[in-house]
Amino acid sequence: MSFVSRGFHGRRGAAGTETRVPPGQHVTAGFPVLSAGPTPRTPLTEWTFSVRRQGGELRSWSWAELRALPAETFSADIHCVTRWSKLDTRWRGVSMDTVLDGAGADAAYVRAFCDGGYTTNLPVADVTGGRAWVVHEYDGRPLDPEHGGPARLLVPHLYFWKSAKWIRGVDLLDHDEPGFWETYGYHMYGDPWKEQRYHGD
Ligand SMILES: Nc1nc2c(c(=O)[nH]1)N[C@H]1C(S)=C(S)[C@@H](COP(=O)(O)O)O[C@H]1N2
Ligand SMILES: [Mo]
Repeated sequence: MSFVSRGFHGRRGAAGTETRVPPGQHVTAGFPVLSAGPTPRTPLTEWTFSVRRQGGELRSWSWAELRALPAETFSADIHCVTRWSKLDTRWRGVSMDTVLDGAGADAAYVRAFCDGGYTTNLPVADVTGGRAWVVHEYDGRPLDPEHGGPARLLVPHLYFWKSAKWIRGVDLLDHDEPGFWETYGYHMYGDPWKEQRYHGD
């Protein structure tokens, strides 16, 4: 009895965090920077966040207007497809529910667009229901430009490439369309618990 019990706890680890780390991932204490290009620096006076459909703008917020929306502080575990995970990262931002409600959104998919041209695709169901945010603070401080400041998408339940840095808005789509990494063979959905790293996984 005590042997079984000890073995069970041993596999879970002293901190009990293994159940929070998806297969093929290891935990890092650092915060690596992964960017496909240079860090864009758009002045906040020119910054907007827009919800668009078929090229038309449904709704747009200035930086001041976005910062005036209700914000939430929360912790999340993040999982990069290059196999690092970081536990208990602390963020503050506006729920995507708030943004999409405000725009009267109804669509099956979104594609985030960013300064610098990066895009990534997600089902609307994955960016609503309290599972995605436009975050502007990390660990109690304004988000570093290298990590996507002034604001990035955060969708912690999917691989971290879905968390678009320097986000400027979303396009509402009726069907799924690949974004930047997805056109290079990364998975259209990217569930870290199913190791959906590449197309066909
Ligand atoms: N705009 C933009 N967003 C991006 C990326 C990028 O290159 N450009 N890289 C993605 C990838 S592959 C990862 S792993 C994370 C890295 O975020 P970090 O640099 O804050 O760790 O951002 C994602 N969002
Ligand atoms: Mo990544």
